[in-house]
Amino acid sequence: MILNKAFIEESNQSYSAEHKRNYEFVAGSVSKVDEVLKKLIDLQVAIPSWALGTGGTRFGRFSGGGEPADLEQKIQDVGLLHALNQSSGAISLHIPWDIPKDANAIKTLATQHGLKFDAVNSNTFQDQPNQINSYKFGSLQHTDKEVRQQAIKHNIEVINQGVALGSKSLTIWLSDGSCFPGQLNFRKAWQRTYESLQQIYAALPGDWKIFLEYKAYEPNFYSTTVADWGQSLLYTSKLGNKAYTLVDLGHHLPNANIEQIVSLLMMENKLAGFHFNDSKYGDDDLTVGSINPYQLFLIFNELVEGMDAKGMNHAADLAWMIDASHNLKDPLEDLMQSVEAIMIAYAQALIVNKTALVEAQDTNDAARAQDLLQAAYRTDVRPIVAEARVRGGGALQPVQLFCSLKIREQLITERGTKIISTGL
Ligand code: LRH
Ligand code: MN
Repeated sequence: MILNKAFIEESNQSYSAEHKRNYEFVAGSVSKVDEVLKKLIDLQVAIPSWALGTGGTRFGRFSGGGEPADLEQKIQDVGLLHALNQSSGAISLHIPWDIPKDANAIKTLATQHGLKFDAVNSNTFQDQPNQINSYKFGSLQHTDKEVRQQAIKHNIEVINQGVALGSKSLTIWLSDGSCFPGQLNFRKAWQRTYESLQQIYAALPGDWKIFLEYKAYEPNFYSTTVADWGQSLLYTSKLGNKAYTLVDLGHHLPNANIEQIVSLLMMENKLAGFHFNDSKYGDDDLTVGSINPYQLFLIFNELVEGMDAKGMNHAADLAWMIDASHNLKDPLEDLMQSVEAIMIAYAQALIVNKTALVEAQDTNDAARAQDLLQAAYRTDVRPIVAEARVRGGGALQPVQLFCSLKIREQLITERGTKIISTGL
């Protein structure tokens, strides 16, 4: 479905007076607001191809209908999101859930929707039909060389599919680990995983990167072979300068200080980027900013500080990706809310009075430092984020427009209610 731009203009017209009032009020209190707007317009968040249908758990899945049946329809849905918010200009594929049958045709279709291909994801956490060796006891860590070789071969195939699409990075998340004490020799498992990663690293094209995603637990519930940032950094430091550590916000043990982890990974030039989502307990994959928006702000505060300290290009030098699962909300509404939350946290971090904060830190004035951070966090930057969207050609109120145009209903009419989208 191609969204007619006239609908966006008409909708923006209906909100313009209220927006103008709100924008001028907040813009008046923000120094260099045009620089903030430019940075917001430039930042593009990659949408996961595996999260365009209804997600579920082992207890159940309640599909909302109108789900994309294939990669073409998934690109159309991401194209729709991007037309509405002008901040979703990339898609991250998961292989084999979304194998492009004709890479050139898929690339052309994506370009028509203004989309690029961000990192491609391998999958050695599920057994595919007619797969020779099972990943039940892991993949790159497996005690059986045949299984490891099969997993290495799969990752190299995923790189080749990514090359055909113009992607420049491979995300590897390994479910490898153990469920019981004594089941696994941690040292040998680490060594086998490292040697396997070395073979995948050696197959990387010159301008490609590997993103090694860590996760504390699930589906293994005693040990995970890439369980935390330290373990991932150990692998990526030994592998070489094309290997980076990917931070999925939901992959930490309770109360982990994720903003500190982000700051240190950036300091070491080893931060790949993110799988943004939110969670209260485990890897809940909830809407970004829906549970702990202050943590998201603190993460962006460290990102802006760290990237500026290194003269990094905010939009280009890190991978900004969402990884969520929509069990209750409409997948497209959920994704638009997540992109909005990311833009809000980024805008709040951009308006922090950094000179005063550095002075407060240098003088150990903790109260002043908190005031400065929370002054930015408590600033309602939504009109600035909306202004950036409009200047980029998007909708002032994308979710409202999606609902008022009854787009889900139209998708259900087109696609029916029986299709189950590939993914989680
Ligand atoms: C693992 C994970 C990983 C993906 C999968 C879809 O929990 O975050 O990034 O491969 O979700
Ligand atoms: Mn993830």
